[in-house]
This record gives sequence, structure tokens and C-alpha cells, in this order.
Amino acid sequence: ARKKEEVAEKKALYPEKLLEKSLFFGSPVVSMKKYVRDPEKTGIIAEFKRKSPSKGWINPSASVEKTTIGYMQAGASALSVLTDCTFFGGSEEDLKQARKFNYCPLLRKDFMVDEYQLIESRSLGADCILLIAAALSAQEIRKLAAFAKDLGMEVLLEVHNREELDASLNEYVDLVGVNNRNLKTFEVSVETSLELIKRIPESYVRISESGLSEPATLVQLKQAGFDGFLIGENFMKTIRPHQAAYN
Ligand code: IGP
Repeated sequence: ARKKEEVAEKKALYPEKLLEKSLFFGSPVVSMKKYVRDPEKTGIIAEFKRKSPSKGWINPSASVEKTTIGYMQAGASALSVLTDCTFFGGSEEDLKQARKFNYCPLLRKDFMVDEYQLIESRSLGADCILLIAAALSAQEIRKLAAFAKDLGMEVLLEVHNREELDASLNEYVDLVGVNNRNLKTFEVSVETSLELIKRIPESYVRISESGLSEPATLVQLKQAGFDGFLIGENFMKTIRPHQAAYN
């Protein structure tokens, strides 16, 4: 509901028509699907996240430029940038900065509830958008995913349990992310990923999200069938997040 109000305000200030004239319309997206599956790459989607509801401030002063360039040099397959301000201390400016300094797939991480945000995402240079099954109906997911595809972007659908997965998968989705973190209790368990992987068809690129820090866990997840790993805090909590990405 908060997001809906936020979007309504933006629409009044800056209508869709203006956004569509922005720089990234018409230029091709960089495919997250392809980069994450590339056997030459690590499969890691490195996330720029200043703070979170579960941890509070993680790194209020990190530079988008240094961090994202460093992530890519350290071998990340793609970048994820939080643009939600209230919960994550992010901004659209962060996404723009990440785009400015990197040629790689770029995921806009935010709570999508309206087509306007998708147009906006593309105008900021995003290649992929996130749809969270826990926050949307199956119908909304379908509609938003189809619209994102019309704009040329890819869609990452995030699920946390079997019910969400079974209810919300559709043909417009490109990547399926299993969130190991329960968004209500903030508890993290990789078992969530290991249990759900069997139910995700191989035609989707499969990502395990949240609470990942041990290389051994990534090996285990990879063996179970995961193509990619979304990692934020483990890198961001260090003074130089991009250096942490090397380890
Ligand atoms: C990254 P972590 O534990 O490595 O920082 O997690 C990412 O999975 C997490 O930030 C996330 C998220 C989300 C954030 C997963 N799903 C939805 C905002 C909205």
C-alpha cells in the first residue's frame, strides 16, 4: 500500500510518456539469464544494499561506483541494486550510478506493484526486474511479467514456499529465485532452496537468495541444481565490499 501511494505521487510529477523518452529505451538489455548460466562465470549476483529491515544499517557509506565495479572485477555474473529507500536506504540514483559504471546484467531490486515502475526501471537502465510472489496475486504477477517482457526486460520471480511457487509461475518469468529468508520472521535457512529446487522446471534459471556466505554452501546448492546465487550482506558488511567478493 505504501508503494502504491509512492508510485501515484511519482506518476503525477513525472508521467509515463516522459519516462519513455529516456536514454535506455530502445537499447538492448543485457541478459541476466545468459550471464548467470555462462559456465565461464561464477553465477553470483552481487547486491548493493545499504541497510535492511532484518539487520539495520549494513554499510551506510559504501560507494556505488567502487562497490559495483569491484564486484564485477571479482567475477560476479550480474548486479542487483536496491532502490527502495524506506527499508533499504536505496535510491534510483544508485541504480543509475551502477548502470553508468558497468556493462553487465542489472537487476532493479524493489517492490513492484505497478506498470509505471517497470517503465521507470527500464528508463534507469535495468535489464531485469523482481516480482515477489508473497506481495502480489498470481494475476498481478502475470500482468506485470508480461509488461516487463514487452519492455524487453527479464523477470525474476521470488518465492519462499511451495504454495507461492505453484501458484505464481508463468511463461513470462525467466528466472526463479528461492528466498532463504522468511520475510515475516527474518529466519534464514538454505533448506528452503534445497527443498524447492526439485519443483522448479529446468527451463527457468534457478537462483538461491539470501543468507549465503560459505563457499561450501554454494557448491552444495550448485550440485542441487542452482544456476545462480544472490548475495548482499556478506559483501556489504565489510569496509570494502568489492574486496570481500574476491574470497
Ligand atoms: C540478498 P543477503 O542475505 O545476501 O543480504 O540477501 C537478497 O537475497 C535480499 O536482499 C533480498 C531482498 C528481497 C531484498 C531477497 N529478496 C526482496 C528486498 C526485497
